[in-house]
Amino acid sequence: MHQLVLLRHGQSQWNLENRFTGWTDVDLSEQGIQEARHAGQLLRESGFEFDVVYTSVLKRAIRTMWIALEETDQMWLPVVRHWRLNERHYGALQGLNKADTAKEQGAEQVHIWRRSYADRPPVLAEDDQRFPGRDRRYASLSTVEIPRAESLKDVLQRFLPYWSETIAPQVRRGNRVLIVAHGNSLRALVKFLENLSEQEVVDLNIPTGIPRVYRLDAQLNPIAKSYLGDAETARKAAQAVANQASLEG
Ligand code: DG2
Repeated sequence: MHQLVLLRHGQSQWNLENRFTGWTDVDLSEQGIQEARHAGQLLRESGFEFDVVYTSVLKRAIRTMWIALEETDQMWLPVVRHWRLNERHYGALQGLNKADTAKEQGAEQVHIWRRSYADRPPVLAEDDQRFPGRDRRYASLSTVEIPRAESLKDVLQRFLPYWSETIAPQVRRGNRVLIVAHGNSLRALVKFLENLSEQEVVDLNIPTGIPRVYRLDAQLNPIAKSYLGDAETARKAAQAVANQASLEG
């Protein structure tokens, strides 16, 4: 039996401000730091040990990983940061308030942009300041790899090769893996792991700062899965994520 733990970063400053974030490199809010600490405490109390950690190249995930490892006294672990674990690129929505956008474009349209499997948000122009091709951390990406807006399907397609070639072999070898990533990069992985349909993934919302633990069989099919800590707290936190576009901005 194999162990895999997924952790969405703690609340970011733009989660707090209810803004579409995507590849924007915003830091954790004060609450997010507390959430990361709490996630680490939950892992420590349950005795979780890891052999390797994967995260994105975005500081809200990296800092969450630092704090969680500090809390579990495992700061020495090998860590790999990779752009393929980044959040979905939210295109021209990045920076906009989710509730305001729902008022302007309609709640249904915003729900499609946020949760449909294959629909992309509006595409970013290449001369836009937010275009990732301007950022040196993405200098090694080919022109086709640099996104201007991604659907969840796009995220799954860019994440899966990294999962299959790099992370899954570690899990199969018996290494205990922690992945610290984002709402939608983790939704993509959960869809794949749990074999969710395109319709089922619409209702999947991942709360910030609550470890999701999997026990996997030899073929990496889930045998058991659960959020650490109080189940009702995790359910409410996931529901709050779902409701973000209907809150008053
Ligand atoms: C959020 C997810 O990503 O937003 O990009 O705004 O996990 O990095 O905070 P994260 C964003 P929703 O898809 O839940 O609106």
